[in-house]
Amino acid sequence: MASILDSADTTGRDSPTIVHGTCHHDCPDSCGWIATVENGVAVKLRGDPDHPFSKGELCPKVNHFIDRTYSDSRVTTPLRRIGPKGSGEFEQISWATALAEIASQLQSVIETHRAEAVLPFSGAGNQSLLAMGFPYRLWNALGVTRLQGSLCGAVAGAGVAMTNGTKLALDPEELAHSKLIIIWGSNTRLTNRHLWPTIEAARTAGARIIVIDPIRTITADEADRFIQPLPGTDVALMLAMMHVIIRDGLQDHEWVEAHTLGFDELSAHVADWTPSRAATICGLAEDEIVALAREYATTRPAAIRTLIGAEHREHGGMFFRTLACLPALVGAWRDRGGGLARSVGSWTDLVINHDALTRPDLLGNREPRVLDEVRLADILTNSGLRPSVHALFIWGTNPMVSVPNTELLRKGFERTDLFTVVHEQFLTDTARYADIVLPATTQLESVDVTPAWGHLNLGWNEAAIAPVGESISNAEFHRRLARALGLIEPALFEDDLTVLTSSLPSIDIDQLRAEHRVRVPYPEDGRPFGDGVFPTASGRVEFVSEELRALGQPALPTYEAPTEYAPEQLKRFPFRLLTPKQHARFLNSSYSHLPKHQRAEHGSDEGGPYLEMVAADATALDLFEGAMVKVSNDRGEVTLRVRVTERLRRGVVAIPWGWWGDSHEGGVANSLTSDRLTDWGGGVAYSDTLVLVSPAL
Ligand SMILES: Nc1nc2c(c(=O)[nH]1)N[C@H]1C(S)=C(S)[C@@H](COP(=O)(O)OP(=O)(O)OC[C@H]3O[C@@H](n4cnc5c(=O)[nH]c(N)nc54)[C@H](O)[C@@H]3O)O[C@H]1N2
Ligand SMILES: Nc1nc2c(c(=O)[nH]1)N[C@H]1C(S)=C(S)[C@@H](COP(=O)(O)OP(=O)(O)OC[C@H]3O[C@@H](n4cnc5c(=O)[nH]c(N)nc54)[C@H](O)[C@@H]3O)O[C@H]1N2
Ligand code: SF4
Ligand SMILES: [Mo]
Repeated sequence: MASILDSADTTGRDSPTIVHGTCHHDCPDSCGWIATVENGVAVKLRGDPDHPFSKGELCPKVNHFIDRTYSDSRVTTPLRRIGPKGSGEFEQISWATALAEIASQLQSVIETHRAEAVLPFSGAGNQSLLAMGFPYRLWNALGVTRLQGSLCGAVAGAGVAMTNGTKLALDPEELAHSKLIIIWGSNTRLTNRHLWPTIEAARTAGARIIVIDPIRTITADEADRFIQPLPGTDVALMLAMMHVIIRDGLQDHEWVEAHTLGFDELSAHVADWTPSRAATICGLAEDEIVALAREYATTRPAAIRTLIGAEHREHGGMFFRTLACLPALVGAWRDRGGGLARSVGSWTDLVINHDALTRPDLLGNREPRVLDEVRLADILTNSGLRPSVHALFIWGTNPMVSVPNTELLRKGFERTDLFTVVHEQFLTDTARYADIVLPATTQLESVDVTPAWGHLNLGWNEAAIAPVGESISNAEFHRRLARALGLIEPALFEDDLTVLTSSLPSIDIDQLRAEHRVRVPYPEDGRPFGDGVFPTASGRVEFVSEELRALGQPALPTYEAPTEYAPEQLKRFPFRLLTPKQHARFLNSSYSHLPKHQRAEHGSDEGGPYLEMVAADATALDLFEGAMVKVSNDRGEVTLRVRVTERLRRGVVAIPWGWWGDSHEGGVANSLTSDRLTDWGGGVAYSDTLVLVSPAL
């Protein structure tokens, strides 16, 4: 709660106030912050030293959040498009005009094509409860098309759940107790920076750190051992680890016997997964694989830390399902500091009543169609879809940068028979295609409760300043829209505190507000599966999964090369393209349009992304540092400068992701990426993309 600092008011000015909040970004760290406000203006933002996870530090993005909040490029009033879609030409209009137009368009689409011709598309631009959840009350009341799956996180959870029967996993702060930490497909020092001190402390106490990643990331730089498999080959590596562990009798016999299902089948299945077979597939040395397996099986407590990066593959579900088999095989769950640490969002979910927040009961007995979120490009361009989408509402996301297959998506956004509303803080690549843009508040301007997926603290966020310009929160936008539509259902108009109170039934809201955060329940002995009981059909960790078999997936952990890497495709497009998060000053596509952040990340005023490749590949193509290249495949073409790097392997190139298209000539990283669905979980295979690299003439 805002607490007034004691200062005698001799100037006629208000005393400064300090206001506690929680960072809203789609980042595992959900840092606690403290804003200093003078005369209604936020003048300082710093980390809350009392926050148990972030401990007073923010990050190179949010250290400049005040500049972002008051940036000249903020959208501060409703805007109506006056130029062609994508041109970015808009005129200011009043809220009353904007709402009347939107309501009339929405009603007409529903009357002409029915409610399913309306598509809400939202992201975690602000991952707080009201910001993400409240809008769905209106969409439920209207019975519009719904989306399943996600660009982020759904596959990792669904993968692990096929082995363990739950998405719940180890709290990463428990890594403090580990003696071996394998960071598998996560770039902790960049994407989860406040966890790094815990890992360093474990190392000081004797832990070894292994990083497994197709890119030598800044996290790999700090590892005791770095293993660099070819992209997408990890399951082969895991199978060979299991082979070595079982061959050498290093499994935890007692734990496996008591708490797992299908060991004999697994054992037979991995018998021919020799290290030499995996070495060829993964591009690793045989003894590297053997040493990894032995170290993992013989060190206690041993933890694996993973996050999201490796789910962006056709076989992303299988990656996480197989990864979850490893701790069971070596009995790692016995130990405090052992097991698998991933998103802890599902622990937080246990205290949130999502139905109270989003009110699916408002649907009544309607069952609107459900489409795959990650297939947005296809949804907007597929002429076979009945009804096709004619009204699109977007908030908290910038799909023209973040969704795969951007050039197809662009065709969808260009459709003149599509009415698009974007609620945003900035005129993003996406907002440029809107018919109406509405101004959104930032976290400094709105009250909310912000969950975390990298630690167990649920944070209160107090509004520190009044909304900038005419901006409003996501919840308030949806209340206003409900009113403009003439709806009368009371749930659509509930105020913020009422909604938060009913969404957090076990939490004392006043106390949360006063104390700024609350820690959600987690097993006191630090061992989530200390009793060896798992909520699968068998009550055990399932090496063999009948549930997967029923889905048409292999019941045992199985390596398959991605469809995209078919030999004839590899001939046409010989490079494997990765599009990672690489910039300390960007958060997904946020901040990447701000000149200060661009300059710092690009190293020059030129701005824009670049293509990284190793010297041997560059030389073979007669390319050199700074040369312009065309990167292309059947989906798109991007022209960029080459940066020669030592961080990749031959045949693998990378375009750091997050730059908007209007920051440079040509498309974005996602103009090239695959929008193929993952094996299960409803995610997307961004990283299975192949490209041709040729000199730009
Ligand atoms: N600075 C900064 N921090 C961020 C973000 C940001 O944009 N900027 N974004 C936030 C968001 S939304 C998320 S989801 C998290 C993501 O956090 P992470 O999951 O840690 O990050 P990613 O970069 O998505 O992927 C991690 C690593 O996975 C590797 N990887 C890709 N394919 C494979 C594979 O086949 N096998 C293996 N072993 N590794 C693979 C990539 O090379 C990358 O280094 O970060 C959050 N934090
Ligand atoms: N090639 C490639 N593509 C990727 C990834 C990758 O690694 N490579 N990563 C994927 C992942 S993990 C993720 S999570 C997605 C993220 O992609 P997006 O969900 O598109 O995230 P951002 O790009 O940060 O866009 C969030 C937008 O929300 C706006 N915003 C912030 N707060 C609010 C608010 O309170 N209200 C409203 N209305 N708007 C707000 C911000 O201004 C910003 O423009 O991208 C995915 N796309
Ligand atoms: S973006 Fe992440 S690291 Fe930065 S302040 Fe927000 S939660 Fe913390
Ligand atoms: Mo994400």
